[in-house]
Amino acid sequence: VLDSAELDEFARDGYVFIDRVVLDQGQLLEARGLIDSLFEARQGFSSRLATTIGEDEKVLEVMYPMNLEPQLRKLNVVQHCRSIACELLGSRQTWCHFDHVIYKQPGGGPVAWHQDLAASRTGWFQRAAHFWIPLHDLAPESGCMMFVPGSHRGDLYEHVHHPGAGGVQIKMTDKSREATIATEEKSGGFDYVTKVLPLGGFSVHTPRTLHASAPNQGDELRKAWILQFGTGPASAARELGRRTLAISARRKAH
Ligand SMILES: O=C(O)CCC(=O)C(=O)O
Repeated sequence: VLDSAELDEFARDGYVFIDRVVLDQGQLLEARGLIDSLFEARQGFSSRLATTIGEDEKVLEVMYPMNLEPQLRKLNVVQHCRSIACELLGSRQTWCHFDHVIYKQPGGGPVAWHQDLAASRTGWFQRAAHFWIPLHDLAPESGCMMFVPGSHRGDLYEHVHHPGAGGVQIKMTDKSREATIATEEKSGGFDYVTKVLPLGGFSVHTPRTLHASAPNQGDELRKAWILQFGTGPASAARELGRRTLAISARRKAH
């Protein structure tokens, strides 16, 4: 699916932006409809499943949408991402151990610089590909993703929970950076790359890649679905366990 330059970019930089239409747009619109319904129902979910990034009431997150709405798992787009993950990770099989959706309302702040691996208490999911999939054509000012090339080869920074700073603040030895990251300032002093993506495009990064997203300065709701695929037994167990839970939840509901 991806060409060799794109695969090389992922290995070299720790992320790649695919700004052409690769994923089925019709399926993504179907996914968007299902996910919109989850956002409408979110008041009824526990605070573990429906939350905000930091205390920003305009950056809304729903965890495990594929469990809450099993129709999502049946979409070919999930299998498509799985095969792209196999290509990127050089593995015959990959497993979707986590997915979430982030809707950023107009006026929603940045998601602060972070490495996804820091959110894992176990550190199990080291070899993975994290897809960030917009559910509409993005506008440049709508809150696009930002990546620091090569950061996946560096340290895992200490991340501190910081509600006022887009969810987390990372501690670095360079104190001046620590100060800027906590502000709303976009770059935080990093040399980063950003791109505006169409519906059907995506970005994909590793668990160690330093990334953030810009504030939504546009006037439309920015919608993204994020799927993480890993290679190891922990990823397999997580995906299979989640499927079983979803099936038993459905059985109970009938
Ligand atoms: O959707 C966003 O604005 C940020 C997503 C992100 O940083 C993540 O999923 O780790």
